[in-house]
Amino acid sequence: MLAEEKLIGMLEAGGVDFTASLPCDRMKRLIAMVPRTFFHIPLTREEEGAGICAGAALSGRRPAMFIQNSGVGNMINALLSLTGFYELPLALFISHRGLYKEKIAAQRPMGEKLPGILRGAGIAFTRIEKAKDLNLIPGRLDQVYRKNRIHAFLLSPAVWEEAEAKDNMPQPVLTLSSPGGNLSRRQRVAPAQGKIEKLKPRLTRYEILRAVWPALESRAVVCNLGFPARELYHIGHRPSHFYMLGSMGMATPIGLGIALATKKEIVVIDGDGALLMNPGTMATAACLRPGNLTVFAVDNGAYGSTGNQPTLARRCIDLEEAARGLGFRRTIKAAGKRQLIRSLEIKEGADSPSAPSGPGFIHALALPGNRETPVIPLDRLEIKRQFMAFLDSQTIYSRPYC
Ligand SMILES: Cc1ncc(C[n+]2csc(CCOP(=O)(O)OP(=O)(O)O)c2C)c(N)n1
Repeated sequence: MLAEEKLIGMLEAGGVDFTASLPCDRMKRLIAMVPRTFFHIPLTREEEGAGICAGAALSGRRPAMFIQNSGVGNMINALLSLTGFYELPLALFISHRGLYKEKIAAQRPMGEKLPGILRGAGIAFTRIEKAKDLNLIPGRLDQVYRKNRIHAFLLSPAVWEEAEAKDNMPQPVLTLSSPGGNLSRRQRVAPAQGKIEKLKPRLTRYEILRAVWPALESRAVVCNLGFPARELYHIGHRPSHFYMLGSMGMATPIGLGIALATKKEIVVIDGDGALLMNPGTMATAACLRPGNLTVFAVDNGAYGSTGNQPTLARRCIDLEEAARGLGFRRTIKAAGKRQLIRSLEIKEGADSPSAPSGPGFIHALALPGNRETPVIPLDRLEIKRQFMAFLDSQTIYSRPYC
């Protein structure tokens, strides 16, 4: 029996009846199997999962979460001041990155420090280093629900190696227990364009990035972590690119900070998953109104970099409408090559002085899928050095806000 099947069986036997997840590439088989067995919530942010699971526990359910260790950083306050404080049960199954065969340097800081963080927070944890260590889980899981405790199971990627070798990846699903809707949102009329046009994704993220790459020249680009950054690097590196190697959800905040501090034109290449992890930043950007910021949201309806698990943008959320609802006035939806290139050419006030002002939001509809590209060979400090040399601007943006 594969480790994933063994663990699912243990959770069923332990009475787990409510689950939530936010994927990690190194635990993607388990995360694809969980919604097939349990009531399951696909999360936009790990912290949200602590809240949802607290609500489930208050209703007498036995919740478990499946996340990457980086997500613990996003939820530590909720774990302490909510789950722990009210003595609610929560089993955390954490993909422990940063140590075993790790290729992504940005995973190391959280991975190495996680045990110390949990110890400092007084959260009990068990390290599961190999498949046979899974036998430690049932007894501790029982304590979680009988004594109303939090317990973190730190699962090394080594645990899943057997299944990986067999390469029998189950397809990720958006389950019946997930919020529904239908796929029609991708065909809706783009409200800002004012004309009837049905849009469907036609290109993958890689094809989109390759198409718009020439139009990005001379602008500063902050690029979402994972495959977006890898693909952009391999299409063509420029010193004007700030590749994110970790800290999901921070691309648009970083771009906003640059837009407010300089006069440079900034394009943030963000993703639907990353934007939904931190949507408040769209409100901040819309309210502060820097006209030199463009959010180029590549919406493939999935957490593409971790195995194409569907995000809520797949069915329920239209990101352009979300951006407009949060205050963006210059928005556009684009799917075809020419449309995408044209969308980047429209600058603030370009059409007429009375045209909408403030940051731009380009909703780029994409097909799921990654181009197999290796990790970026540049050192983090080299990325920073080149990008800062490109910005090289001490000028504070002097436009009046709000
Ligand atoms: C806090 C946190 N949770 C989970 C992850 C794992 N992770 C890395 S990339 C990614 C998917 C990002 O999806 P999206 O922004 O839609 O971009 P895509 O890869 O689909 O282009 C996830 C879940 C992470 N790095 N950080």
